[in-house]
Amino acid sequence: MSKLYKELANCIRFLSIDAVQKANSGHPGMPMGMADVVTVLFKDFLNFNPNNPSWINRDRFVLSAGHGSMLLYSLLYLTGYKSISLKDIKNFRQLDSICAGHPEYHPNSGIETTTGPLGQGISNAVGFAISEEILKNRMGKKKINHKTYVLAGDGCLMEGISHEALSLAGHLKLKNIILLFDNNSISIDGPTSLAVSDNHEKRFKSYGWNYLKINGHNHKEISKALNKAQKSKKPIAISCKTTIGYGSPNKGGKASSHGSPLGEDEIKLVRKKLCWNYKPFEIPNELLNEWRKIGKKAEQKSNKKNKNKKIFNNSNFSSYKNLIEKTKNDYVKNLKPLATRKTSEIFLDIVSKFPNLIGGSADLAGSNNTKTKNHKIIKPGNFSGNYIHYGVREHAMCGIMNGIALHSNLVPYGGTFLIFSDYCKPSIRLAAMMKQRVIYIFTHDSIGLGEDGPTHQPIEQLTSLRSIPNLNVFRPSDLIETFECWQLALESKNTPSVIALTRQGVNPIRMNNSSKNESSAGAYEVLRTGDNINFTIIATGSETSLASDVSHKLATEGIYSKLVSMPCHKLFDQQSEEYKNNILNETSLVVSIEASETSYWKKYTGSNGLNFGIDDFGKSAPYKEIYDHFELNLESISKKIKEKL
Ligand SMILES: Cc1ncc(C[n+]2csc(CCOP(=O)(O)OP(=O)(O)O)c2C)c(N)n1
Repeated sequence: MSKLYKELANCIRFLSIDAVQKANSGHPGMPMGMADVVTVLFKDFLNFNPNNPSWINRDRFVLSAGHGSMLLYSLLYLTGYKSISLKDIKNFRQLDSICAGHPEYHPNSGIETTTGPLGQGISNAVGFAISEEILKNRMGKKKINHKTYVLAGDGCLMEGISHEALSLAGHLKLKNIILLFDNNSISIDGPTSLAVSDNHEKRFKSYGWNYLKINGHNHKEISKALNKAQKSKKPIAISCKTTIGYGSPNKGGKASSHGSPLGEDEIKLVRKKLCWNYKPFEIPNELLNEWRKIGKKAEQKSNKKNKNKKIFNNSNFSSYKNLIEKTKNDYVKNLKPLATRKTSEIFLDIVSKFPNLIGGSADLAGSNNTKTKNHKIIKPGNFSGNYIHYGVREHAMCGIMNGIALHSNLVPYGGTFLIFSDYCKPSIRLAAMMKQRVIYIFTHDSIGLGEDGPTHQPIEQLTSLRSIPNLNVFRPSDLIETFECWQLALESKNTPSVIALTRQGVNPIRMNNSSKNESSAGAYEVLRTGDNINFTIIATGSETSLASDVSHKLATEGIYSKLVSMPCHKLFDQQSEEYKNNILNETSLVVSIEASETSYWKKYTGSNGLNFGIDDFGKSAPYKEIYDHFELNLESISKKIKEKL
């Protein structure tokens, strides 16, 4: 390794060691081990622009091994990003510092995505690479033509999501993705041989990847491999044999350097061993200048390559609004029961030609109704389409959708059964944290799916999703509400949305179409059976028509009520106190009906209210029988309300 490269890499090493030591927590081992590889990458290969971090044609660098966050912060500071100062690095892991424990996505900062849950970054990178191919196909190589680099460790590669994402990347022949494998054979518990004996080379090759093996501390080998990777016709992994905690005499190569400060005494020894005669956080001017030159050189390259910043037209959905309104108007003239997964398909039929929308499903296209006749499939090596068959890979699908949303202004939506949202949860949570517009179409949203039984019938899933901050969970009741919820999801630029939909047909609730989007308030009054009412009934999705039947039946017996449809709790919670009060506090008895876990509803009904739902696993049977089994029917609910009044 030439002296300059070594010294540049040592800047990353010592910033990382010093920051972790000052914070008294963090992960020094990985940045020390991978410093040589990323130095060559940033110096000689990566196209980026510290002065315009959002430059659309930049190469993306994703730190999937997010615990090594100091590696990324050091690189951004050293190359001259304004997002990270030396002061920020000194505040590593402190309240409100951009240098958080794990990298947290900030627009226009150089931190491309939030990582830390291992493996997520790999799936994000696959999403970046897919977006790049789609845009390149649409706009031409002169405007978009970049690589996505992802740094992943042993841990990332052990996680299930990596298997799903790498397999899909190989299948799609994503030749624009380069994975840098920090092959140090150490994780937290010790040597990786404790838990894994995969043949990485065979694994990658079986997915359709190229695979190179290098010494990750040898500048020439790193450079040669990265050169080869530029021309790869397949996705490519470079296995970099490295020493975790490189430079630490007592902790190098050992798990003890993975996730705790090295300690003052050991740091002294590292300084001595690597001939680093500078104080903590001190980067000598000549080395800082070298790093800044790297940033400047990259910036000039980026300016030459592309002066036009607005190359991707950020169109909106308004051009589809007329057609949406017309379809709703036609529907109310000819009302009939429809499954809401079907009404969602009718909506998608209208908007599927919208150029930004990229659809998909985890092998349930026909069940989720996510693929319309207008969709064109994205195929291996051919990215002219707008629909991705993700295969049975729910977790990767959601991680990839995060990458697609982060990359530019494509809007991804993907489907599976609501029950399998549990397979998606870690990525959904990150979409919410990163404020990304990702749309999840989760169908078969209750016991109403029938015979597939309790393994497929969601019970606690809605509650669990509703408890994620900044995630809108919609459960529309009929065609009009489905359209409204879809529109809200598309317009929510900073919030991901779940749209929970039925398998079974449901009766219409809204008999008229008004131009007002009623669902935007989260909950609203759909009907009332008298001026002076005895109780309030709140319902969502398929249970709204059951609630309507209850309301009408009891009215014939002189018991009056209002029906509130609540397609989105989160939006309702954001309304004014007055609005919420009018909805919830008109009567002392408030009743909820939802074929799902009931505890969540108590916050709206109070402990004195009635909650009709299911607090056990479902049943395998025709769906009407299951509703009867759980006493979710007209007679039973009406009787219990009367008893309560
Ligand atoms: C999904 C997930 N599980 C567990 C962890 C906790 N964790 C952080 S780092 C790590 C070990 C990672 O090993 P490796 O990728 O080899 O990193 P290195 O030891 O080389 O730094 C674990 C288990 C995590 N961050 N994410």
